[in-house]
Amino acid sequence: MSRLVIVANRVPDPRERGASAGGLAVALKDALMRRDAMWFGWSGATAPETSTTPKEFRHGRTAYVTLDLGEEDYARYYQGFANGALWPVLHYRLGIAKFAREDWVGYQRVNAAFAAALAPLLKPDDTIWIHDFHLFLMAAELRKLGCRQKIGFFLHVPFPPRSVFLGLPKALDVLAALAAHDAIGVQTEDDAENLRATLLADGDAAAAARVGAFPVGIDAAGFASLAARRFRTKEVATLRASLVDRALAIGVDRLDYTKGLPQRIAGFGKLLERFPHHLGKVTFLQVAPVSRGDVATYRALRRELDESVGRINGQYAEPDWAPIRYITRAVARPTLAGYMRLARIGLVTPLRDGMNLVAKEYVAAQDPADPGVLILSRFAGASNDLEGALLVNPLDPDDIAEALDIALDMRAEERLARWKTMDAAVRTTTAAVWCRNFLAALEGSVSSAEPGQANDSRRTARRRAA
Ligand code: ADQ
Repeated sequence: MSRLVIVANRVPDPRERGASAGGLAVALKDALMRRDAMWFGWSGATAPETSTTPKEFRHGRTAYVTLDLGEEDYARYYQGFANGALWPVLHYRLGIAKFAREDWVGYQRVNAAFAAALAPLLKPDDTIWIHDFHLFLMAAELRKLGCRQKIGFFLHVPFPPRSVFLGLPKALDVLAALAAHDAIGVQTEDDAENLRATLLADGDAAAAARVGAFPVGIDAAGFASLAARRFRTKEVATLRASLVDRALAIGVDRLDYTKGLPQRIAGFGKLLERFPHHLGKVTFLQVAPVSRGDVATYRALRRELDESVGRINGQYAEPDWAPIRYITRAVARPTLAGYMRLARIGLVTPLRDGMNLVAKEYVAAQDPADPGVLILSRFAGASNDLEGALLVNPLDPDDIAEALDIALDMRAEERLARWKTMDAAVRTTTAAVWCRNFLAALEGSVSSAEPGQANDSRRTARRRAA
């Protein structure tokens, strides 16, 4: 079997466990155990200049190969174009996107630098799999350097309708670069339709035919047994004792404006206002560790949440009960798994989300004899797979409050029936299945690496823009 080269903005440290173990590393575990592999990307460290010679570290059958980012590149590529422009636009939030031409130049520079550092390390029959919006241009850069290997791309976040995407300055350049891939994966059929339509109208029609939906999953059996084990630990017993027989609703997110946290807190406040029979009978635990805390939009979000949690607690708390517990420190995933099993309600209400693995983890964590209820945003990719959830519009606090009221009063038979359909789905579309399906599409594809192809499609896009 050929070597698998994973390229992602961040390279995990396989020696770290606990809170940081998660996301892509868990999803790719299966593939990385079966074959020789290299994981290439940013180390997470900054240096005065972006390094040109990578550092290498081997663990099992995988070589972890990393570059440090220069201070200027970190600001322009990572904070600027990737997080300041692409992240909001891809989540349909054109109005809060920040664009500067210097950021775009930095984004191009880092994608080219990554390609230049990776190209000499490649073997002719490697399979290359590039992940996410940080590295839209990298395959085109590899092609310029003469790389003819199969290259796949997976977008973990949504792809918006064409009219939204074209609001991104340099959108056509990003689209043109997609033509350098042999397979392009997105999370849902909606994302696939949006991307295909955009490529057909403004990019490379042949690339549109290489787009497919590959919903990402979790290691459901692994997470279920982790939750069952952790449920019996002292930390879960302590949380349970502190609830004094009250129902627990749980939210677990990175502190990010796409996750719908202000609306969720407001929805919980509406529950207490409109359905007062739940007063004193339910506690909402929100875990949301600060991410990207150095960016102004995130600082403003944190202030807003601090205020609204304080207001609701001030209004409704009793000396022996506060409605909301809010933690902005990281909590280790195994502990969260135990907490999720304890929770009667999983509250997952992103305004827009590629998939949302927390929703799937909440389902997997439940006790099959007494499962809880998932309240899920219609705009999370996961809502396509999880039909047994109570679906809500995350922008509408009243809708969230009504779903909470229904969930709190739901009888055991209905909870079980809903959970069973979701558990079956989570155990079918696992991380391993996602990985296998994408790699089968990529490795079975006809190569797009004809000389000059990426450049030709770039010219086509320019002509159309003119
Ligand atoms: P994220 O936006 O990070 O990922 P998500 O899918 O919710 O979102 O979470 C990924 C992982 O991080 C999960 O395993 C989860 O348990 C963990 N996590 C989240 N919040 C945590 C917290 N407070 N403490 C500890 N761990 C936490 C992007 C896309 C998603 C897509 C994933 C995978 O934005 O839409 O589902 O990639 O493709």
